[in-house]
Amino acid sequence: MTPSSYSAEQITVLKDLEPVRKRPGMYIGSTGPRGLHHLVWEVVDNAVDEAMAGFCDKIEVVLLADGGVRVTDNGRGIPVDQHPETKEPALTTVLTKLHAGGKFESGAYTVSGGLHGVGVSVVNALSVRLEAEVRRDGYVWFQAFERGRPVTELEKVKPWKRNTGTTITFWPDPEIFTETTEFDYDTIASRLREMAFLNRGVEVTIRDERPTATGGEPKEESFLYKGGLVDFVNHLNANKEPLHPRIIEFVDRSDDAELELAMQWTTGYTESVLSFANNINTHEGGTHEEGFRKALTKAINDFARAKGLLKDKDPNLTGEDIREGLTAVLSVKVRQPQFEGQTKTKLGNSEIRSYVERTLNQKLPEWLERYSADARRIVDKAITAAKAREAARRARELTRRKSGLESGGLPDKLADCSSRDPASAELFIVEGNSAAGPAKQARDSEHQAVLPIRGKILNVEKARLAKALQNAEVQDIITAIGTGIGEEFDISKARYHKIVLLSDADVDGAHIRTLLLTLFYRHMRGLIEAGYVYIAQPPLYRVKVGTQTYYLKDEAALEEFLQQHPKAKRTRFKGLGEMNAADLWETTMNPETRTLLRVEMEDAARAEEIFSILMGDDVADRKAFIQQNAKDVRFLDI
Ligand code: 0RA
Repeated sequence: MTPSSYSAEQITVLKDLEPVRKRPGMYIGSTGPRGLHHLVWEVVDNAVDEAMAGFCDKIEVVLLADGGVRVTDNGRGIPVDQHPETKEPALTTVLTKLHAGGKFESGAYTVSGGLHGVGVSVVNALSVRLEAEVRRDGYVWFQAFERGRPVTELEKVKPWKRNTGTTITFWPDPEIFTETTEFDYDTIASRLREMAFLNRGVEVTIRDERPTATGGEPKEESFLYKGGLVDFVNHLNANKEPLHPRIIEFVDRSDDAELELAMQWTTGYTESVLSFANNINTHEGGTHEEGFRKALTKAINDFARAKGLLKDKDPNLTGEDIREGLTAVLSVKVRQPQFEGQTKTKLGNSEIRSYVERTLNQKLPEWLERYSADARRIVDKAITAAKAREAARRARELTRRKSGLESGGLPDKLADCSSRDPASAELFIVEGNSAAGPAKQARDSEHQAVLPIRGKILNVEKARLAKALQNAEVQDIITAIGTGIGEEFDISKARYHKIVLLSDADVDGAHIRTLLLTLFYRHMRGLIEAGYVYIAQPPLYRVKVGTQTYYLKDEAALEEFLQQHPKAKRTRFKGLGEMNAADLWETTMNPETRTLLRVEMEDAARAEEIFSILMGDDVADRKAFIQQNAKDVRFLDI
């Protein structure tokens, strides 16, 4: 096919955009902050598709001072010639019609799937205004739209031979995004960085031109990784100690799929395997991860036996033992990805399982032979992990016996609720004894349990499971929740379907929250996947106007309030302990009036990434980092 022509078979069903404005959630998931950011992902994905097809190596995203977003790429440009079906310029069709069959270009990998890939026309439908500029076929072209409808013809602006590309500028429609139309720099920057890691050689830039309180230069960051996934693993392991110097890297292309893998073991205990399919983070795993795990387990066991590191009588090393301390990034490109699972982040294509397994069954043993000194250290570590796992099992049995879990024994510190129906039972994990008192007083004791925990719980990042389990706070949390952990985790045994983390709104509070999230993410991930984990939002201020009491969540809210009620009497809560039972009930515990944030997998994964990146030994450093990035751990409002 010539670059800008379409043959009949490539034409897909075209539909008008009305349904998108009627039911935006169907297309972008929600009309909250997540849905809003989806607009950016959609346009960027299109640019990345051009990069994957080999036509684009620069993408720039600008957050404009007036609230719009501008995405520029140096791809081929959206075609401007006549579309065979609509008889209007293809650009107009691309932006005003839903493409039910996906892109009309075939043959290439696209990001399209269950998640993104709904088409730029959806962005157009949900924007008050969208401007498209295309550099292509010797000219700059321009067309503007409002709420999905053209408001200009496609115009030839001027001759242009220098390069090709597309610039899409859009302003999200506040009628659709009623909650907020404000984009978050850090959310966008971290996704763009990920995109740059996944597409080596593509330079991705973000610039924030929005006015800030302090004035100053616009924020700008540029991501370009020539090493691709190797750079990604280097970044993830920046503050860890590698077990072997070389990062392992494999690249394979077949007719139907592509695979890239980079990995490196560290001396730590955590497994950190990230997987992607067509640039989408497959948080829930899927066939590519299954193929990877199977091939890795086999290769290491085969090597260990061949070299006599495992004797005939020894049992095989388990996958978990082998992956202890492993940081890996696996990225596959699939022609027709099937995304499954609760959040559509699980790859379902079964042919990919065998493709990945087959490819790695060949490449892994080659690497292990070639770098056999490294390979031996990896095997040694897995053998040590196996011994530790045995010890952990014994410790777990001990915990179970000690706490008498089977007979229903619960931690002494737990003020349990009387309801035995998990679906209506809530557990508040409360930091500090001073806050636990009011929480116990305030609670609805039929449905709400309170578990006070003291100080910093153990840092589970740095400790093996066996060690973590010896920690009293951790034991109490596990016993109270009831599901067990690790291999024995059983979601159906959860004693509460809401587990609410309640900690101070300061740095220490953020630290404790991150520690708890990391414990759940690492050892009880099913709780997060099931949507059982929440974060309470205690307010920072109480203000009184006459006999009326109001609670305000932060400085900004206070400022706004004081403009209307300059005489209001205010109290700043320095910590949860300063709230009385009535304050706590009203703002954080009463289901009618409280705000809870549900922790999503993505948030937990981000928390753990931030966390593991900064796991140096310097506590002051770590504290400063968390202070700066506490807001990075973002949670979906519900
Ligand atoms: C339809 C067909 C082709 C490219 C694109 C759309 C395209 C869309 C966007 C959105 C942002 N940047 C973009 N770049 C390209 C294929 C073009 C061809 O065959 O020449």
